[in-house]
Amino acid sequence: MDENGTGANAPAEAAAPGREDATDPLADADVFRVLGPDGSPLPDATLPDLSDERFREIYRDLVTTRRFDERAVSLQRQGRIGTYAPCAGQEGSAVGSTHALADRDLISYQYREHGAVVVRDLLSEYLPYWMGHESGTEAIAEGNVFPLNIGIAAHLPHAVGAAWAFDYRDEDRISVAHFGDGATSEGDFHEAMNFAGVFDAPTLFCCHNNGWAISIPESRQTASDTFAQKAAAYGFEGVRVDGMDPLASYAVTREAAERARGESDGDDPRPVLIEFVEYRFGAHTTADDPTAYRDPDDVEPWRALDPLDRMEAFLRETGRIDDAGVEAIHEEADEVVADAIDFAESIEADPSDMFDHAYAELPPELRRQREELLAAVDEHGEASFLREE
Ligand SMILES: Cc1ncc(C[n+]2csc(CCOP(=O)(O)OP(=O)(O)O)c2C)c(N)n1
Ligand SMILES: [Mg+2]
Repeated sequence: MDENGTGANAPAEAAAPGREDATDPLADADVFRVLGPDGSPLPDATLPDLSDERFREIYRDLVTTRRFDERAVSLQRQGRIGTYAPCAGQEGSAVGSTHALADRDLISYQYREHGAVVVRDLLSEYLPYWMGHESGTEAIAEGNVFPLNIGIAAHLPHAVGAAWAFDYRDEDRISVAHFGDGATSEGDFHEAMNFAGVFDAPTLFCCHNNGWAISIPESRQTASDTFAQKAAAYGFEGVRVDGMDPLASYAVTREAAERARGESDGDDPRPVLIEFVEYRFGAHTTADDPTAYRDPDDVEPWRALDPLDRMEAFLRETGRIDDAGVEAIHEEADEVVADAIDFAESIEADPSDMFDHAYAELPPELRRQREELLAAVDEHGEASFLREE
């Protein structure tokens, strides 16, 4: 990281980080990396100081997140869950960064960083959210994951408020907020960044630059060279990292978390903006068709940076895993995800749920609607409200 907020040796022309390069779209960009595209550690890279077991756990969480993603898309296609936001391609940043945190640190996220929830071991608690059960959001809150946020950037002032409260109460916790490149165009992003900078709120701003905000490319999102450099305007550090490199994501988050806790040089806690440069392989959500705005061929160079393949290659090459180990992890992931689905599908829906969580005290109009709904269910039976399959 350097002081000008663009990461080490940032070339001014690094705006679109080589996204047209057919071989390695991040090769010439100023992004921090530990693993090369093929998963080999780069010659000058320092590996994170982790046990072999921990390295394998990172791989296990990547595989579980991918499996969850595949199954969730499939469940949506079968009408078994509502709209879903796929994360394939972006697992490295969510999983790697969350491994670098303490369990007590608060995570707030947008809707695509499912890997963070997997690392916190909250999959069963979380999946019900996507099936429309409010219990899904309640349960993850107990694991220090703030319920996911669909209103772009609206969670960022809250995340900073929590960070400020941790600091005020002298609690050794930081607040970690995930959001996309599109979120940086919202006022909430700038207000949150400014507040965190002025009041030393121990916040990690994790910007997932996947090149797109639905159909809007990053070139229409900002005229800045990088998203990381936006931190300079608010008086703190910004850094760019290969978000498809789980170990680089870990290392950068680890260092940023120390800075946020005020541990790195004995200074006050300082916020940090991390720009994870990555790509989403699939659609924006299950309601989207990406071929309407991008050429499927554009995805291929990014697939070559698949975080699962790179982590697996790293583990194999360094003798940390063999065929049997890989197979065992895949079997475990299948089982964990299947159990989460069984659990979520066993929950009985309660229609009054939709009224019960937005207000401490329900306003009269909503109270009337709630009573009307429950009376109708009583009169006609729940079955008459179910869709005929
Ligand atoms: C305040 C607000 N405006 C618009 C939307 C509609 N919307 C949903 S996702 C999205 C794009 C967000 O892009 P980005 O922040 O880059 O995240 P990504 O989906 O790429 O992960 C938009 C505009 C919304 N949910 N909230
Ligand atoms: Mg985006």
